[in-house]
Amino acid sequence: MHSNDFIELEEKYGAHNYHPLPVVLAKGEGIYLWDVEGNKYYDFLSAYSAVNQGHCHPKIINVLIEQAKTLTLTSRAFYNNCLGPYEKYITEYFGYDKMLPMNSGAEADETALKLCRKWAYEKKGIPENEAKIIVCLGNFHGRTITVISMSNDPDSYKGFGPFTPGFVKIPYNDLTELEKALEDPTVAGFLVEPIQGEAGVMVPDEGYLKKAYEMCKAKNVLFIADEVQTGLCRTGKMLACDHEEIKPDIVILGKALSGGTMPISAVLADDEVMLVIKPGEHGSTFGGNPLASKVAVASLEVLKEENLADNAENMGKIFREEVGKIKSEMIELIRGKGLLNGIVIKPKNGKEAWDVCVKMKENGLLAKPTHKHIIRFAPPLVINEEQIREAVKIIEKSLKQVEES
Ligand code: IF1
Repeated sequence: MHSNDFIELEEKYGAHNYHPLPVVLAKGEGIYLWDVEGNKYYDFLSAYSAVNQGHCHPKIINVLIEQAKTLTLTSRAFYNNCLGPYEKYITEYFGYDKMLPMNSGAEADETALKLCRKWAYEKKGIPENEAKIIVCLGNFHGRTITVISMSNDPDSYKGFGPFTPGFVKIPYNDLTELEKALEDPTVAGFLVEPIQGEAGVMVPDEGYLKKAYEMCKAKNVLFIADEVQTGLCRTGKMLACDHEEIKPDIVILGKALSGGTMPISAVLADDEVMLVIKPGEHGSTFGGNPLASKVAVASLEVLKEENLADNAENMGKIFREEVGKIKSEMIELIRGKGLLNGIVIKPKNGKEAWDVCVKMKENGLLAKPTHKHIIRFAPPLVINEEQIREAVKIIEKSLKQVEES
């Protein structure tokens, strides 16, 4: 079977909720992917930052295989011998009292919202059902109905109402608006992405997160960081919040927590917040399963053992520097932190970011547009300098070819 046959199968038998680039992948290793015809590609998406450690990382895969042969799922009706050690490891790793395990990022976001609301009623004294949570325009936190209730992107929410109430939407990177919104005494939390991914890698002003955190503290409002995409070394620090040395009241992790092997997410908080949820009030069949617990520990170990935060920081600098040297009218600007970068594409002769991505694919590099004019560049964090430079050459060549076509 060839690429087209697989594409046809998805077209015929799969829901049409995606519009993928026309490439059918069959194998991955480190920063590389291969399609069914055997063509090799640089992966500059990393499954939306889920494979920070690189595809099929040998250590993570070995742990996965060994545990898969031993015990995979018990449900939380019983204890298992992997979850406790994982909880100890991850809470010490990030410096929180407790962790609550879930699977997808969206579920972890929902978990954080539930924690925040319950904390509001039990600890802050907000009257039942009146708690509000401040969110930012341009946010992306997943696809569930409550999560899309926070969105202002019609692609995400339109046609899926009615929505969950209780959210106040303010502009991102705007402290004045945050200050105003915090005046409301029924505000319980502020949920924010340290860098907005889906919005097009929007990096806020330096100091924004720190000031926002301090403002929340002053009003006894929980500062909740969605680090699903920005966390786990992607931006050059273990957490993106580390750039401003703040410790959020709640941290949400996902994606690379499994090195891209399975859905593993987690919510971290101290006892004052985490213990408001009592037995029977929240959970998940798969959350905290033995397989996930072992895989998460291995995935976190790899991040430290291979110094992936520093590598992301250094390689990201080189990447932005080298892209900055490309002479192309189609590059409007490049922005980002660590290895989470976006290039804003200026359309030329009717050619857009999509066309650039198709051309890069033909030249051996995979990336995906977000919001029509922005291309996200986020390779696995194990990439080295030589590979970065070669990738930038592919980007340069592809832009030239699109411009001239
Ligand atoms: C898709 C974007 C990335 C996230 C943050 C929670 C979640 C995500 C900050 C939910 C998920 C994904 C999902 C993916 C596209 C994607 C994405 F383009 F939409 F913005 F990564 F850049 N918080 N992000 O970014 O996690 O439930 O998916 O595990 O296809 O929807 P999930």
